[in-house]
Amino acid sequence: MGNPIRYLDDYSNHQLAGLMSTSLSQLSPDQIRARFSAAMSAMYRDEVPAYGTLLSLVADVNGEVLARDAGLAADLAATDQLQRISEERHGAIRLGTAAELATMRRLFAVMGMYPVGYYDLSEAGVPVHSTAFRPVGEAALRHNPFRVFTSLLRLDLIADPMLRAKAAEILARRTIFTPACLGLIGKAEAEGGLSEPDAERFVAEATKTFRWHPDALVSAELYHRLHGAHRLVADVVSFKGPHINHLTPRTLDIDAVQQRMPAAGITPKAVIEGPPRRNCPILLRQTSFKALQEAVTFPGETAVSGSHTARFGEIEARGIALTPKGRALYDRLLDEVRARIVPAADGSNAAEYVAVLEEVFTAFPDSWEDIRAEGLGYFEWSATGKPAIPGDAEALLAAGVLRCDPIVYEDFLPVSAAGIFQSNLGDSGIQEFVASPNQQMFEADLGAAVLDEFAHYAGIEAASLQVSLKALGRA
Ligand code: OOG
Ligand code: NI
Repeated sequence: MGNPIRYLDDYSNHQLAGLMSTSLSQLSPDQIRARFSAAMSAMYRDEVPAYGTLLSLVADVNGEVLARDAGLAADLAATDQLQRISEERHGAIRLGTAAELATMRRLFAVMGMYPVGYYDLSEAGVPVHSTAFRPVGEAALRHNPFRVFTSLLRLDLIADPMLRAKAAEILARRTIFTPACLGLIGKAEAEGGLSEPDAERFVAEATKTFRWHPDALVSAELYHRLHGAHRLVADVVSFKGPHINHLTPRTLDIDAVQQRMPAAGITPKAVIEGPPRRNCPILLRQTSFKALQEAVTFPGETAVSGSHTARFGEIEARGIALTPKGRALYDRLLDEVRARIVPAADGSNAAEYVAVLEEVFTAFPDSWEDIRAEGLGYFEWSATGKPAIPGDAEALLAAGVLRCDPIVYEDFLPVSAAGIFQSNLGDSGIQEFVASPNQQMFEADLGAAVLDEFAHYAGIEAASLQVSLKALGRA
């Protein structure tokens, strides 16, 4: 039975903005998202069995970390995050047209997922720009944090005008949503939600958009031309829909999972993307296993069989969300690393890369006190239950009346995302594009503005301080 109470997430202050009762039979967006996340995971496990292996590896390692590190287990429990970890994952899709992106926004909104952040990947040699659809409120994230990194192909970056026109024509003809799915999106919008049976149908219909189609839309000849322009162009244009290309569980020890992958029969990419291993994890660390070769049939007078590699598995470890100042320091240090050494796709300089990464990142403070004192990260304030003393927030913190916990980074990193894209292309797949961020164009195609991630985290921090002080009778 559905929960009759529907939790609304407030964009800016992560507070429970209000309780709105809906008709008894309606499911909340959070509940629909949780079902969708489970359905996608089941589908992907069927399609890509190595993903199932990865899930059990991650579950084992997370269990071991929690058993070993009572402090971490207690912190996660205190901030109500323990439960979400085992269910947590993100996925990624690549779309071909503005219309697909705009409808995708409406589809995700049914599940309480909103576009956060703008990522320009042209800068890193990938002809797409992206956002992440995700729940934004604390209650929603706790219920189920499923996110989908969503990219839109930039045909404008394809040099050959004939090929560009051909690709646009093919994309304009395909329909990636089932009629039933479109009907249910409309119904949810009109009625402010979906009944339990409708939600069940919606999840089944929406999931179909993301499944794998082994029968290509284009001839083998055209596939190879598209592939020649960029492998991602072929991946988007040649198929009937935006197959989910990876699903990523969250791990509490990414180094341990990376190390154990080979024994489980999975070959990881050469290096973990993002910051090095630290006492105080920052932002996001990610690694993946190589894309599979999958059998494809290309239509024609006589059908041709071939293969396509696109779908892979990934794991991630999340740390504190950084302020613009912290992020600038992170970006500067990463640039410094990359100016000295670029990780080779074949892993030949992996050890050297990790050594340089660790050395350069010693410049980033590695205690929560220093990170907070220097204004590098966002923290959530809460009252501990100890009786208040006179003094300001800092005094209350020092006396243990208030506590500060790092706010988890819920978003993505463009350089890491490009590294994940590239690891599946190989070094030979790397191509240069003129960097051309175009957030305005992206938002026009999306039909909405994306949420600014920094403003969002700053809002969470400010609201938590205000609520905590109020609980102590302070203004
Ligand atoms: C998306 C890659 C980005 C991540 O975790 O950074 C991503 C893609 O390959 O389509 O998922
Ligand atoms: Ni990913």
